[in-house]
Amino acid sequence: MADTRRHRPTTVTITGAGGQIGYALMFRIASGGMLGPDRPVRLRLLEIPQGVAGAEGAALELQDCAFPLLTGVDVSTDPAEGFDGCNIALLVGARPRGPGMERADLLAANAGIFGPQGAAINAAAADDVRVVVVGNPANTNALITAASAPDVPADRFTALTRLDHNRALGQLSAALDTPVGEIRDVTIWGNHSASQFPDVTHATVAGRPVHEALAERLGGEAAATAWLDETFIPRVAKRGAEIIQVRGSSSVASAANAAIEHMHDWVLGTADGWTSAAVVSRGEYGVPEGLVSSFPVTAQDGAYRIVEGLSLDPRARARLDASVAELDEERAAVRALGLL
Ligand code: NAX
Repeated sequence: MADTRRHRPTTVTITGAGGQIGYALMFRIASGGMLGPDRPVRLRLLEIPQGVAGAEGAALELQDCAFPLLTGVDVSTDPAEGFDGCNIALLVGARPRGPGMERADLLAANAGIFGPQGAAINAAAADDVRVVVVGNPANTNALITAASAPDVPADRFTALTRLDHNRALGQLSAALDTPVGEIRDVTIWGNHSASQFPDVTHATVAGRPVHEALAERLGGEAAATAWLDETFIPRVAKRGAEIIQVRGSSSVASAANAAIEHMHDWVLGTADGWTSAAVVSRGEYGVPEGLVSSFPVTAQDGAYRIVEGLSLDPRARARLDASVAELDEERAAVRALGLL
């Protein structure tokens, strides 16, 4: 049996805990699915008054699971309480785009959530706090959170693009009829939006370049390029809309799974090759400093590091630039509203 006494409990805060993704997250976290079978966790569930009943009900169910790793559950509507001593923050609760809502309205409404949460993290979280923003628009919400927490190092703020990364792996696995575990070094660049760039330039399948394997399967180089441009990239980038159309509801379990993998790797390290995460740019690949953009990353010793020095051909460069331009516009819009 794993010795859980070796570790002090990790305090994990989930915002939007009364919602769908929150519900899909907490049972896996409490059973050791995020940090492993030897790490006890304490959950802090943060909600707004309209959503608090869902979080309270989930807390009762957590008690009924009698998870040996779960040392406590608190439900709160006060960010200062919700982030008290927080080591890991999963910021899921966000304001969805309502009918007729312009992008500036959406950004402003979310700044009203992520600004105060960043300030509460700054004031109340533990020194080693790590934050992943799931709630959309995730990259710019992470930017606002980081800006509101000036005492916390910028590299502790990330946004989730692991779901996009996993979607890309799933599509390649199906197209190449190969297990996901054989595929390495796929990258999601840019924004978690339809402008994102899922890139297989450096990806391999069972040690061979993905492009070569696709060309063999699809009947030539041109067919492989056409499949990537016309099927793969748009399908990955618009997969969220496809799920809504088929399921009648947005991605939930796959989003929770991706957030768990994002945090697992951040704390415990990536294995072979790289993964994708949106992190604060320091100018890598020409992405303006300070933007929260998706990059190829590895994790070691509790830190995500951008994989540098990869070549980008002109077509890839143009796709990355287009997505980064969207991030830049979002930042400019938030600044214009006086919220940054
Ligand atoms: P739900 O509407 O089921 O749940 C959201 C919950 O957040 C609600 O219970 C609400 O009361 C709560 N909330 C709102 N404002 C809050 C605040 N200030 N503090 C605490 N809680 C607050 O949505 P759900 O399906 O769980 O999705 C949550 C977010 O994830 C959405 O913004 C969604 O767009 C985003 N997604 C992001 C993905 C990603 O890959 N980055 C993929 C999945 C998902 O679309």
